[in-house]
Amino acid sequence: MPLPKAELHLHIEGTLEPELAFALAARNGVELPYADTEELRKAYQFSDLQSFLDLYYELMAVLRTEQDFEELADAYLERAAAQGVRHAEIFFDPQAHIARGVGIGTVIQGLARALDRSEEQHGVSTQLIMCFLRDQSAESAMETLEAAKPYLDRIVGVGLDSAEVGHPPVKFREVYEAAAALGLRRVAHAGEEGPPAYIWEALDVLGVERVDHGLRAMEDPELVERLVRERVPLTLCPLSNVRLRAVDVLEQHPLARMLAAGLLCTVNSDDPAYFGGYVGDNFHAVRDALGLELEQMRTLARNSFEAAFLEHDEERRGR
Ligand code: ES4
Ligand code: ZN
Repeated sequence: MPLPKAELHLHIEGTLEPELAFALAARNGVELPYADTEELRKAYQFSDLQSFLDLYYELMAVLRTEQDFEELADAYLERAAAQGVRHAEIFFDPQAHIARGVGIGTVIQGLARALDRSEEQHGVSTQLIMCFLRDQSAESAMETLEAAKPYLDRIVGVGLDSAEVGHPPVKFREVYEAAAALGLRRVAHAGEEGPPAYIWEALDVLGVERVDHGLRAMEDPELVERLVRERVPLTLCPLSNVRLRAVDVLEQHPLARMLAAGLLCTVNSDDPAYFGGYVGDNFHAVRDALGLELEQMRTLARNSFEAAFLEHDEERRGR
């Protein structure tokens, strides 16, 4: 039996497996520049975050209807449940769809169809976190927040993703202020490729409660001290870090050192269709590569519920 866990860093568009991509392409009459799933999988060789994002945005062209988003989310929830996930906080990237003429209502309502039956069907409770693309303008992010207003009851919070370097959190100060005023929780990717200064900024300027990745925090002892003191959760994604060359090999991943430093670390899958595994696969991979003990694995699972946006009674039930 896999350890019960919550998944807190998961891009739903990053769960698009090659088989589903081709099935949706055929159904929607979208032409993909790959002959078959095998050729597509060969393209999953990344040199950095941007080289991945190029493919990630390209493949999204196959997602067009509510049914597409429903099938995408349903396939993820089924795989996640099989790996012990009891609660999932799911990122989506509305701007990437709006840009292709797919409305935010199609995305949210399509995902909601799968999410609404997830507890019953898969035993997984869910939340949605709407992400802004940081390589697009702050105005575009504000327009997206505005467009989401009819669906706010479906969204627990906002996040910040896409190309990090050159797009510091401060660019989105006003958008995050507006999101907070609407009662939305706040997270942001920071310190994946960007410097520790971006983590400070995400905390101090955007008021985030949780840092996505936070991998580079270990370069700044004062920052580590603060994250430990305030028990700010970090949503680490070890297989992602290897595939996107943020760390050379899994054996050199800082997770074990971060746990030893007292950081509230969680392990997540990020874009599992692209990075070689779902969250249970990430748990196994770090256990084997870093020699983690069962007690540390239990800590990671317990941390995931502590870091989740769950009420306390729900949190207890998950453990
Ligand atoms: C992402 Cl790994 C990663 N980093 C930043 N933005 C993303 N969007 C999807 N996956
Ligand atoms: Zn991510």
